[in-house]
Amino acid sequence: MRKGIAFAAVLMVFAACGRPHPADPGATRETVKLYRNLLALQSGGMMFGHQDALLYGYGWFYEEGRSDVKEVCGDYPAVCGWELGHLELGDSLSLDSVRFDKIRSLLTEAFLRGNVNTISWHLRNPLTGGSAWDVTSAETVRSLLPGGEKHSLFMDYLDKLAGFLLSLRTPGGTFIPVVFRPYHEHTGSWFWWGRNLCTADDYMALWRLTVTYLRETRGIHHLLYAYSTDRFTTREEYLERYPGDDLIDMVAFDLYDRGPGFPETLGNCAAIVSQIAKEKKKIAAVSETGGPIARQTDWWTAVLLKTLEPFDLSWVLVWRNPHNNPAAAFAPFKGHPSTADFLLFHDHPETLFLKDIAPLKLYR
Ligand code: BMA
Repeated sequence: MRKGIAFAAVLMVFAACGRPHPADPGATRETVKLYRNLLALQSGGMMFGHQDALLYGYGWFYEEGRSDVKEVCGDYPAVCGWELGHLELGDSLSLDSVRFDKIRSLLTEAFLRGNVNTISWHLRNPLTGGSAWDVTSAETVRSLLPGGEKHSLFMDYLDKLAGFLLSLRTPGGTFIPVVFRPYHEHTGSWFWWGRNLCTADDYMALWRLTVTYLRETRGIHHLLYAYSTDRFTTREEYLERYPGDDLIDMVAFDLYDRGPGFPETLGNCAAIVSQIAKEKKKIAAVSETGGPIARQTDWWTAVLLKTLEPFDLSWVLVWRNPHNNPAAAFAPFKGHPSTADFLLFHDHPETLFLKDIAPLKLYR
C-alpha cells in the first residue's frame, strides 16, 4: 500500500474524534484544516523538510522545478522552509541573497502542489543595527517592548513582515497557510533574543506583541506559530519561555549533530517535545537539524531515522544547501556520498515526501 493511502485512513478516524483549533480563533479555513491534518498525521509518519529547497542547491540558483532532494530521490521534500531575514529593512534581497518576490512565487507554487511551508526570520538587531547574531547588548528585547526606545522601529519591522505575509495569496485570492517560526533557538545565546540576552518575561512579551500585532492589528489569520528552542534537557527548561497556548500551535526544537552524544540528546528532546505536544494538542517537530552526511554516509537511517522513529513528530527539516559550498550542505545533492542511505530513508514507511502528502490534501 502506498504510504499516503494508509494516512488517509488515519485522517478519517481523526475527523470523527475531535475538532482541535489553532491558537488563532479567527484562523482561515485552510489554516484550520492544515492544523487538524498535521495533528492527525504526526502519529502516522514524519514529513521530511528542507530549508530553501526550491530556491537553490549545490551548483544552482533559481532553476524552475529544481530541488537537490528531488534529484536524489525523485520526489520533493514535503515541507519547504523559507527565510525572511532583511525583509524588515525593506530590502528586496534576503540575508541569503534571495529575492523576496522569488520566495513569494515559489512558496505559492509549493502550496498549490500540496507542500507545507514554514518561515524563519533572522531579523536584524533593532537596537544596535547589527545582525541577528549581534549579542553585544542585553537590552535589545526590552527596548522593543512598548515604552522602549526602539519600539516604533520594531513595529516598523513587524509592519514590513505583515505586508509580505499578506501578499502570500493564490491567484484566486486564498491566503496561503504558513508555519511561522520567529525568535528561534532561544535556549542558546547567539541571537539577540537568546537566553542570556533577555528575561523570560521579556521574551514572552516579545512573542505576545508579535502575535497580537499580526493577528489583531493586521488581521493576519493564515499563520500557525511555532515555538522552537535549541537544545534543552528537561521539560521545565523547554517550557521556561513558552509564551502561551493561546499563541502557539507547534512545539519544536533545533538540534544539529555536532558529535558524540547527539542521538541521546536528540532522542531526549524528541521525547519531551512529542509528549508536550500530545498533552497540549499541538504539533511537534524537529524544526532544524543537520548531520555530518559527507563523512557518516548512513546518517539518515542509522542516526536520524533510528532516533526519531519512536516519536510522533510532524516533521524533521534539514537546513539549507548553499549553492557554492558542498561541504556545508545538509541535504544530499546529485552524486552525494550519502545517496544510497538517503534512498533507504526516503523509502522507509515512516518518512513522508511530497508524493505521500499531496494526495491527502492537507488544506481541505
Ligand atoms: C544560518 C546559516 C546562515 C544563514 C541563516 C539564515 O543557519 O545558514 O548562513 O544566513 O541560517 O538562513
